[in-house]
Amino acid sequence: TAMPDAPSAHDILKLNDLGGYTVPTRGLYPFQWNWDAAITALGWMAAGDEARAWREVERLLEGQWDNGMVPHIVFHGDAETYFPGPEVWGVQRSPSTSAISQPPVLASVMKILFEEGRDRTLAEQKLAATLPAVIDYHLWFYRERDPEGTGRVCSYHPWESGMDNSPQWDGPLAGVPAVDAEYVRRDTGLVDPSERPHKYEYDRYIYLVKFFQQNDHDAKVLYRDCPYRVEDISLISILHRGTRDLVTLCEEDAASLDLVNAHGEALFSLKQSLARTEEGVQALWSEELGCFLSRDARANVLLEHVTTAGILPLFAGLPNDAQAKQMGGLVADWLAQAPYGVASTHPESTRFEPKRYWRGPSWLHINWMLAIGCEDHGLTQEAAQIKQASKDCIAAAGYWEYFNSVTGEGCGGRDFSWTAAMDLYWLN
Ligand code: 9WN
Repeated sequence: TAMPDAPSAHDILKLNDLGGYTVPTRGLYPFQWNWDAAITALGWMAAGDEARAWREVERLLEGQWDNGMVPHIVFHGDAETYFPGPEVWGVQRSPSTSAISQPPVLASVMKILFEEGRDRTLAEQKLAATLPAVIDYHLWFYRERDPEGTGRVCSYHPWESGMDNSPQWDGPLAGVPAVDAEYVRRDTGLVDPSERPHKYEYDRYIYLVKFFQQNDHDAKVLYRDCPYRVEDISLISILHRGTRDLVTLCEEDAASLDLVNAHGEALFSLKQSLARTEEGVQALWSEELGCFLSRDARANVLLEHVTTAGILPLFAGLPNDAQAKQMGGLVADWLAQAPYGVASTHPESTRFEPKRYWRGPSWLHINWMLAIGCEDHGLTQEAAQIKQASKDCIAAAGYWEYFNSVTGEGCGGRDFSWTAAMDLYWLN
């Protein structure tokens, strides 16, 4: 499905492979990113290299902190082309990492690697070796990011959502001061600045990075004092699906590995967290907009923007029947207005910008999760439409980071790992 003479999807993974870990794209993102790595592992498996798929997972887990957090970036090697690099984050460990996480789609991916892997010996061995770390990762999320047990974990940085400049974060980011230091961005020298966040946002992104460091990454202090604390509906949903998948893996799929015996207490705690979220997420439903919303936990307000984050609860089985039905209608209308969707911000929003990053473009890994979510809720036609729109993006432009949701034009970085991986695993 690629353009003539362009590298194949498998070529792109090989091109971006720096030795057991895959960079999202060379230059713009020269390290290993958390949710990119998970999605890319699916591509390695689909390309027939199951060992390499598990290696991607293992290398990501090399960045895991003692408290269980799996960071959003693992700085395995040096690179000069990304800002902020390890020296700005200032995390003293090896390999060095960022100090925030990202939506933990990893557990759901591992379930797929385990269930669909053909080499059973490899799958069992790798799952047994990596699952305890991922259980700790999920326990960390609930313990440190939802200390009051609301069922709604919070995030401390727009980067933690993976949807950096989503209109959802405009309000909460306004409460963050601008960093009081000079810095040089690299991204706008590598791709068209009209496809990237503004300086206004970067000034606040970097302020937060410094803030974490100044407070020694202390969980209690951050929960109390971080000027940005948001209940991110996308993060909540992806975590919830991942936790469900972890429980299923332990109790059913890999029952012979006896993980239940070894991790009984942890699994009990994770199931309690699932129950809390099933209830707690209802506080984020908007009957008027027909989707879920994120919430500014400091200002105590719902963030009333219709974005793909607000329909990701479908991926987690969180909506009830009536809500799912309403969301299905919304998705149909959404796709009708931006054919290369699902547009990350609803096209009717006043903040919709079809090629600016998370303010309107279409991202294939999000589309994949949404298609699964629609399918799970009986929205089969919407699921098929999302899949077709995703194929159309690649047919129109090739393997770009993301796509203009109105024209299908490729945007951001080229030869991009997660887009190639989604083609290999999902669209082929
Ligand atoms: C910050 C790597 C990452 C993705 C994110 C995407 C973008 C980074 C950046 O690139 O974020 O983490 O510097 O713009 O928003 O989703 O994981 O592909």
